[in-house]
Amino acid sequence: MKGTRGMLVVFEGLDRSGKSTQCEKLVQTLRNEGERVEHMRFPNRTTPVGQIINNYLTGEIQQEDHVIHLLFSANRWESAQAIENHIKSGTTVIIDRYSYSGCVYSAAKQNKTMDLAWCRHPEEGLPRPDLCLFLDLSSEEAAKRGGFGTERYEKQDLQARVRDLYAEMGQHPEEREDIVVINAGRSIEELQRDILKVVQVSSRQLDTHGRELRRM
Ligand code: Z5A
Ligand code: MG
Repeated sequence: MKGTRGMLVVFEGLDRSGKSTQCEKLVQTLRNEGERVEHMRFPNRTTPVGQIINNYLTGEIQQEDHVIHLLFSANRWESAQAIENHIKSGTTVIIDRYSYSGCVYSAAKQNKTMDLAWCRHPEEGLPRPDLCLFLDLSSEEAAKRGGFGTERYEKQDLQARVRDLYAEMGQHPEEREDIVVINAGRSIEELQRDILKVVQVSSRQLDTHGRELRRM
């Protein structure tokens, strides 16, 4: 990836689809090739906002649905300038979960005043990914990777709605351009090779078109 700016690549998908595993592998592969790469994840539980989110996810505190949604978004805005700076300076940024998670997990709560469109508004203006790798895994395959954990959203019915909402979000004109669906029910190594190819194609397109960093 020799373009004038770094790429912004995000990993999305359901619980246990292998996002963190593949994110780390891609970061390592690109670094081994001599790339400058920054690895981020959301929620970023290390900031004051992230600590509130962590306490919410672990069930230590309650939060009103709209409030926690806006905090998840604020947690991305806290890093927006840093993401932009890295990209402009030629560093590729690879992120484990981003705005798509922000929208679908909140919309899955079925709160009457929080549909997908409402959930997307606070994301507008954030750096827009060049590529969103959606790791797609059936609930049966996911179940083979171990039971649900103890965090708030790790429940079968909510996860099923999240999967449908990811599909719906993939129809949005901008998201549709950015998302590449990856069949995540394969071996770690197969996935790793496939993902690297997709990233390389996307990188070449970026080099050809020399695009400015876009915004959500
Ligand atoms: N959330 C939100 O509501 N709003 C937001 O804005 C954001 C997030 C950003 C915590 O996220 C919750 O926050 C999440 C969404 C919500 N709630 N849920 N559910 P998180 O990112 O911190 O969640 P996590 O704890 O990292 O879990 P995860 O991301 O769902 O897992 P994963 O990263 O996709 O999977 P993994 O850790 O790479 O792998 C899972 C297991 O499968 C592990 O044992 C691996 O060794 C194994 N594995 C991985 N790949 C394979 C393959 N290919 N074959 C077989 N086994 C595999
Ligand atoms: Mg993970």
